[in-house]
Amino acid sequence: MTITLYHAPGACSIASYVSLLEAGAEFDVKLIILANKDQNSESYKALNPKQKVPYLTVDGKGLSENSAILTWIASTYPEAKLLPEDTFERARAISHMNWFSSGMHPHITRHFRVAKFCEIESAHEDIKAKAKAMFFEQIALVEQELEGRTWFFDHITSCDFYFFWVYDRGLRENWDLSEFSNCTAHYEAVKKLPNVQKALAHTQ
Ligand SMILES: N[C@@H](CCC(=O)N[C@@H](CS)C(=O)NCC(=O)O)C(=O)O
Repeated sequence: MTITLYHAPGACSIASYVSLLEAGAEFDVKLIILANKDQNSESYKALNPKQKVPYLTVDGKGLSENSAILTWIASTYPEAKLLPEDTFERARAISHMNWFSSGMHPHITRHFRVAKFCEIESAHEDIKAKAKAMFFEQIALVEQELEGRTWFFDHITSCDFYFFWVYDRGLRENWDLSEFSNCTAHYEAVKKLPNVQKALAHTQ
């Protein structure tokens, strides 16, 4: 099997990167540098018209969307237990990943790239404040989810690698997340993992 992950340093594709490492998969990484607009190049657009990372190719077939990629990795390398085995718990894990992808990530994007969403400059601060507030509403729910737990499930899963990125990205918006002590402890625990460090260090 020939696997290639298209990953951008700093991007949500780190969840897919760490999951492939944890799975013990043999794979190549092609770096997409977002600041250089590599995602908008003709060659990348031809591969992934969504112009986003992560993107995974497996024997020439392509897959986009973190949740789908993470589900594929977990199913292909079951011994790594990257998602719970119990079918209901597994569905809950997929629910968590979709939540991070569609219920949290977009608030970060609106805060980070406000001008893409509204041309009226005087409205930007209001939109950013609302995006932050909506993110904080969601992270407060994650805080409850992590009460009394180290990981989202009874062992580490791809949900942990994904939420690590969500929290990290919030920090990079200069949001003070210290009130969310369970989330902060979770972030610190995931950050220490050797494969997380390895993925973070791959920047060029
Ligand atoms: N729904 C997608 C979102 C992917 C996404 O937005 N990725 C960002 C990086 S975190 C990206 O590629 N941005 C490039 C751009 O928007 O130009 C997923 O969950 O995989």
